[in-house]
Amino acid sequence: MRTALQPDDALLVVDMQNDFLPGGSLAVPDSAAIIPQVNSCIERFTANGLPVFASRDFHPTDHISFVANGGQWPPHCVAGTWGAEFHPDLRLPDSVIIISKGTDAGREAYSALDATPLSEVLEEKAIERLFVCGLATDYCVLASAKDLLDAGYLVTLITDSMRAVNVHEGDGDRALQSLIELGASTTTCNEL
Ligand code: VGL
Ligand code: ZN
Repeated sequence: MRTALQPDDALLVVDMQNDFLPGGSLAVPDSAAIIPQVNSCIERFTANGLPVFASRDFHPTDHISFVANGGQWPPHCVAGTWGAEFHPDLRLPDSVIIISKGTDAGREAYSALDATPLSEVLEEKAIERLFVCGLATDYCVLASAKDLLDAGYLVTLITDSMRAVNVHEGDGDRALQSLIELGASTTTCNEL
């Protein structure tokens, strides 16, 4: 069964950046496997004239999440570097709306709604349901989907089009479970 898309739907592609893919400084396991799926999701939304949002982690060199500054991550997605660029195989439409986050040195910001214009744009465009895919299930996908649910949006997770860091085994599955408990729906790329 295909999911019927509505005029108030949009796609949020989370952090499909070089540093989170193979060869990057914080490569998410098996992340390259989702590129074709994410591209097919993007095509489906674009073909229906629906908005595609792409978030990106966009840190200053001295970001608080980096180990050298007391955080838990290696330096990654530093604004202006290769690692912060979207993966070259990702096919974003010209109309993509890019949301940069984590731009403040002193503040971790996993969510695409944290100190960004995303909610404003969603409101402007009268979006009611967000389909979410990308990286990483247990960090930025989790935080973004949670904030969207908190803000009253319907959220559908495209479960085969995301991957988790899994610092602790099962983090990705637990993230999905907690989002489902908070009211998120799930689908897959092929059902779209
Ligand atoms: C992310 C770890 C650090 C993510 C961002 O995009 O999920 N993970 N910064
Ligand atoms: Zn980050």
